[in-house]
Amino acid sequence: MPAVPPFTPQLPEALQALLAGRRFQRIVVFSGAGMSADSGIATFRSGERGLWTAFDPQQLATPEAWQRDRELVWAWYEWRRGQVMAAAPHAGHRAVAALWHATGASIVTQNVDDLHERAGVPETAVLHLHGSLFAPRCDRCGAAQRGLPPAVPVLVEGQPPRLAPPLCPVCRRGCARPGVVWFGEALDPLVWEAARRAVGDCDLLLVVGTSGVVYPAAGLIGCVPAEAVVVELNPQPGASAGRIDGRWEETAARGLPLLCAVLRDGS
Ligand code: BV8
Repeated sequence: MPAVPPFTPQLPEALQALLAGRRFQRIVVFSGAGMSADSGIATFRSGERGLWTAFDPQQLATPEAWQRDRELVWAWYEWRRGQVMAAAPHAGHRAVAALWHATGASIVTQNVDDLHERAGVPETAVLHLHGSLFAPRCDRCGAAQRGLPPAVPVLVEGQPPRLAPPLCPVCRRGCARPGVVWFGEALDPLVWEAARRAVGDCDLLLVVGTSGVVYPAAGLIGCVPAEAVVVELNPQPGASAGRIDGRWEETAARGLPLLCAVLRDGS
């Protein structure tokens, strides 16, 4: 990723003009992997992936990969879960949480980490379109696999990391699978419907850190009402399925504290 330019502690003039004097009542924050990049979590299509650099997330995040090699896929997700557990929410996550507390904003995320929650947004208020690293379930009976201790993949020189997923204690025939939505799997209809409703009713959609290439999530941008304002915060503008009224080419950690303060206080 190109070097991030020096931080200008104020909104771009065009964005200031767009938001000036307006009080938004129904805000939706729509976040992608870039929201967690400043917490050290590799984004889905770029960033430091350590041992997994040789692997394409798009190929691993599929039911086919799971059928082909459960121990490789489970090791990848446990590595990612460990990464998230070792990470901390940044000032941008805290700004979104403060915005939620002040305005009741809806938080819709494509991310499978729990950083919005750890920054202060209640679990029940975060719509995880693509599931969560922290909700594994049995790949046979669907039972939630609670309280799994973080596991360290087995490393053998020259071999990809591997880790056997635990046997389901309920049916004792299936095993724990990641609680995420893989490519080719349907999103949870209730979560999707709630996200669609929130976006379809919003007066401001704040799109943070997404390349806008994964559907149906990316299609949400095109679901805003005609009179709503759409703002994108991203150092590199993503593809957009709909109108973007204002952009700020800034990182989530540096841009959100200022942007959320303006949305919260109109200042
Ligand atoms: C479905 C969970 C139907 C797993 C994820 C054509 C061909 C084949 C398939 C399709 C096709 N068209 C549509 C599809 C379907 C497919 C899809 O969209 N494919 C794409 C790739 C073309 N979609 C699906 O399969 C979906 N399901 O369609 O089901 C169906 C219906 C009925 C019955 C059965 C099936 C399911 C998609 C869900 C996939 N799962 N995650 C896991 O995490 O392991 S998606 C994955 O991508 C992550 O969740 C990630 O969040 C998401 C989106 O990516 P981004 O968040 O945008 O991340 P990315 O790395 O791309 O970009 C990062 C951005 O951050 C960049 O813009 C960058 O500039 C910015 N950034 C960087 N640093 C910062 C920053 N921003 C701010 N601050 C910074 N510091």
